[in-house]
Amino acid sequence: MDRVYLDNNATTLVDPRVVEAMSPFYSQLYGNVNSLHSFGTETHPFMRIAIDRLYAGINARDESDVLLNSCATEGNNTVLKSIYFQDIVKGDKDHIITSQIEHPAVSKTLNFLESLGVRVTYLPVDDRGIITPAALKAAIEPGKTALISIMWANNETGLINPMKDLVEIAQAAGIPFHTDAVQAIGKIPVDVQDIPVDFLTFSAHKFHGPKGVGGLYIREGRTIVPLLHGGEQMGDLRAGTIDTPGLIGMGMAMELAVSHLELEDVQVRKLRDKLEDAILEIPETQVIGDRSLRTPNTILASFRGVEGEAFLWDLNQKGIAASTGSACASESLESNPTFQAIGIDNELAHTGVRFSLSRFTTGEEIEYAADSIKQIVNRLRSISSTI
Ligand code: 7TS
Repeated sequence: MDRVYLDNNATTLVDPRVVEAMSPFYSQLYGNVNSLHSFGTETHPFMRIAIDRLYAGINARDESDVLLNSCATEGNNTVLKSIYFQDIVKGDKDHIITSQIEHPAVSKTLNFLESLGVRVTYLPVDDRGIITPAALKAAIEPGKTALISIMWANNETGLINPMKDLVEIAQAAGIPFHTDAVQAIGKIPVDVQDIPVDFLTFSAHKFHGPKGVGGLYIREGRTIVPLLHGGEQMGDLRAGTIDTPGLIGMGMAMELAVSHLELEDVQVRKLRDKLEDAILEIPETQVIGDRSLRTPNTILASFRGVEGEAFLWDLNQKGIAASTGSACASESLESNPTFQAIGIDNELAHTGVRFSLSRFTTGEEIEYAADSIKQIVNRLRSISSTI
């Protein structure tokens, strides 16, 4: 067995079909899309196809915008800071509702806005690890709440929030709703007509597209203040030369992701469940959150007595890539509010390891990983019992 990549919530392999689609846009069709000469204009039909693929992937209407940008972090920053400039600095509102389980791209941006005087409510998860509609309803301050920002699916646990019910509450209260859907795209259906969010963030590298390119969906009737001022690209909403190969790649990746949703739901889920069953055969081991409430590719497991980082080290020695939670969060899983809400003690929380699969994961790889995990846990437990 060569190496086994089980860290797909951090980033993914770029699908070879995506690489192939992007390649001509580096070497032949490299004009600036805003140039008037043929080098620029010849890219337009290809850009149109890519943009149409993005719209189709989330079922966005033509009247809405999909703003091309550099990553989900930029998309999240754009929405949150935009609401600050539009509705808080200039209006009477001063309150934003979010959850305790957001990625730092949301939570740290909100911490920054708090330093400017914004009041933020961080909703806790319930004992299943998800945000409840009742908690959201109770947090709304009519006339004061400017935005609700709640992630679609969590990157560490894979737990999926009840988006339809949450958005319904926001709509009834007339408050715009933003969701960080980075971990939902390509794993579960995301349809902005069925679940009418106002803003939605995604990032190509999480669904087998290139790094450094993302998108922000903006429902018709909603506007944003640009984060980047400068050129007139993106209808003046996001300055900077458009990354043509990135856009072409993201469009292709989106189309492929959506066409593989059933495979994700059946094949990836089957492999995930197989790995999870093997992990749960190990005594004193726990997996966070009910399977039926999680994205089909994610397992966050805790192994009593096995320190997470030591475990990762041993996994890496065997060529297996996993992670202790998010690669972008410096804090350990012990501070993850989901552990506390679900009732997992600190010692177990200290031992959390995330395994995240993709459509490129094979049955052979899962068998190898399952065997290796058992061996490593036994080894590390036997060392700690002799100390
Ligand atoms: N939002 C969520 C929910 C994420 O999982 C991530 C990356 C981001 C935003 C940031 O995306 P970017 O495109 O700006 O890089 N999450 C992780 C993770 O779970 N492990 O490594 C990166």
